[in-house]
Order: sequence, then C-alpha cells, then structure tokens
Amino acid sequence: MATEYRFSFGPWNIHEGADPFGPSVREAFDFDEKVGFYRGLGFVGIQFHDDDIVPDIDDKTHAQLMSRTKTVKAQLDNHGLTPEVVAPRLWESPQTLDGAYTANAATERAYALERSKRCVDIANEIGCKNIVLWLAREGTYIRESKSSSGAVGYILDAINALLAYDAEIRILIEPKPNEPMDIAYIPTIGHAIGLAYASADPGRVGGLIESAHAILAGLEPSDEMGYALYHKKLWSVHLNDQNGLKFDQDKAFGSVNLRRAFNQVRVLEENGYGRNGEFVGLDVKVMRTQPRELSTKHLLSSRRTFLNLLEKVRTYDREVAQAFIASRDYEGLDFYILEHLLGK
Ligand code: XUL
Ligand code: MN
Repeated sequence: MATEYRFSFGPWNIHEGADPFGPSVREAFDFDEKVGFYRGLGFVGIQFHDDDIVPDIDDKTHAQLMSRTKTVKAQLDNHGLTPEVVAPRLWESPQTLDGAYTANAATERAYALERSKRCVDIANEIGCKNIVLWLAREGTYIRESKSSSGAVGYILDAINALLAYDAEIRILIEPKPNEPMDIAYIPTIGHAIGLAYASADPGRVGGLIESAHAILAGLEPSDEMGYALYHKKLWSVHLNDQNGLKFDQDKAFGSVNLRRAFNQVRVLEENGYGRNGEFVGLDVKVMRTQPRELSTKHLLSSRRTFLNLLEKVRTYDREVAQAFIASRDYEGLDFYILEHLLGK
C-alpha cells in the first residue's frame, strides 16, 4: 500500500518578513487566522513551540497554562488538526543568554529544565507526545567559555530529567551546526542519535532532520535521513532548501536543488517513512518581498513539490536503474535520473 503522507508546518512559517536588517513588512495574521489556513493549504498537522500555544508562558501560573492550552486544543479540534510536536522555546529568555541546558550558571540551567517541564505539561494537555528539542544556544561563540564534554553531560541530564518527568513523552532532537551560535554541540543527526542511545530510555529519544541544517553542516540531507531511518529514529523532518553555506534560509522545498529534494523524498518513501504516523513537516520562510495576501504560497508550493517528486520517485523505472547499477554504468544512471526528472 502506498503511503498517504500527512503534512505539517508551524505557525511561525507564516510571518511578517522581519530579518536581522529590517523590520516587519506585512501585518501579522493572528493565531486564529493562521489555524484557519491549514486545511485549505493541504495540511493536517501543526508544529508548535510552547509559547505559540501559551504566549508569555514564563509569566503565567500553571492553571493559566492549562486553561489557554484547552482553548487552543478546542480550536484544533474544530479545524480537524493534529498537534504534531511541541518545542520549548529556550532561546529568547534573558536567562538563556549563555545557553539553556549548557549555561555555565546552575540557576540558568535550572530555568531551562523548568521551562521544558512546562512545555511537557502543555504538550500533555493538548494531546501530543512529541517534544522537539532544537538546541539553539547549546554551543559557544568562543571555545574556551565552556567544556564541550561537560556540555554533552548537561544535555543528557536534561533529557533524562524530562524522560523521568513524564513516562509517555518522546524527545526528538533537531540538530543544527550553527546559528545562533558560532558552533553548536549537537550539529548532526549522528550526534543526536549518540545522545539517544546514551539516554536513560533510548526507545523514547529520536531525531528530527531539517534539510537546511544538514546542508549547513556540509552533509547530504537524504543520507542523514537514511542514517536515522536505519536506527528507526527519524520521527519527523523539516523539509526546506538552502543555497550554500550562509545563514539558515529555510527556502521552499526543492527550490534550490531539485535533485537533492528528489533524493530526500526517495529515501523517505523507500524506507516506509510515515507508516508509523510520522508527518512530513516543513520549516519554510516566505520571501520578504511577498505581499501579505500571498504570504502562504511557500507552504502550498513546498507541499506540491513533495508530491510532484513523490510521483517521480514512484514512476522511475527500477529495472532500468538496476541494469545501470549491475553494469556499474553510473554515468548512465545519472543521465537516466536527470531525464526522468525533466519528464523526458
Ligand atoms: C531553527 C529551527 C526551529 C525548529 C523548532 O533553525 O528550525 O524553527 O524547527 O524549534
Ligand atoms: Mn526546523
């Protein structure tokens, strides 16, 4: 049976266009409006940060967290949407200037853990078992400021504390090699999976691979996905694209390198991704030049590109490919794939 893929994105993917060099250029859509866009764009899953659900989370009581989360859950139910993941936003607080789980100050590490537990409470209330950890500030600007081996221990301590806090949640580590830090401690999926196996409950710790993050690490995203799939630890993806080694661009999926996108779809499809309920997640940014009323097209096009490439994956002739492989004619295979992608 062919997999029917389900797609997700996060509300931050519809944004106002601010960048480090200029302010917002479009009026914001409020959360209620954004939730209303999903189904029309072909999406049924919603990725959250904790404060996408409960704004100003640090200033709220537990009862306030739960009450706001109930309201959002009712909205999701009304629209037939599933919460795919919730991620603690550990990179905006004044208490995470020096990192979150790896901050040198014990009080700041304690804040990070406490905030993560609140995220788990929210996830539970909204009916979601998947906690994403993008370890944004777990790294350094200069190497001498922290112990790299000590940092790994701190991250593991935090993961174990969260596993102990809730017996049901799963932790998905989203690696990224840099930005905002100069150099991050958990840059690739191999690092993330190493942490998973070292954790107190390896069956509940896995990974989420973002195409652009792998490319920024100088790696091939489809191979990174294959690595995680072999370990049965690819629990989500953030498909997008990236034009070379620069800031994290989050460009529309396939918009830079269609062949690279084809191979990501191929590896996911060939390894049965999605059959255990995994979503095809996107993490894409709309161009700053786009008018407000046209600022969701990047989501529509990224999903369509996935489906178009899926058709290419399903229709390329495996026997032809196999014959090229058997005669070790990889030039022939290369050109066959190119012509197939070009519809020849
Ligand atoms: C950062 C990034 C985040 C995570 C969720 O580069 O990709 O949006 O996906 O925290
Ligand atoms: Mn991401």
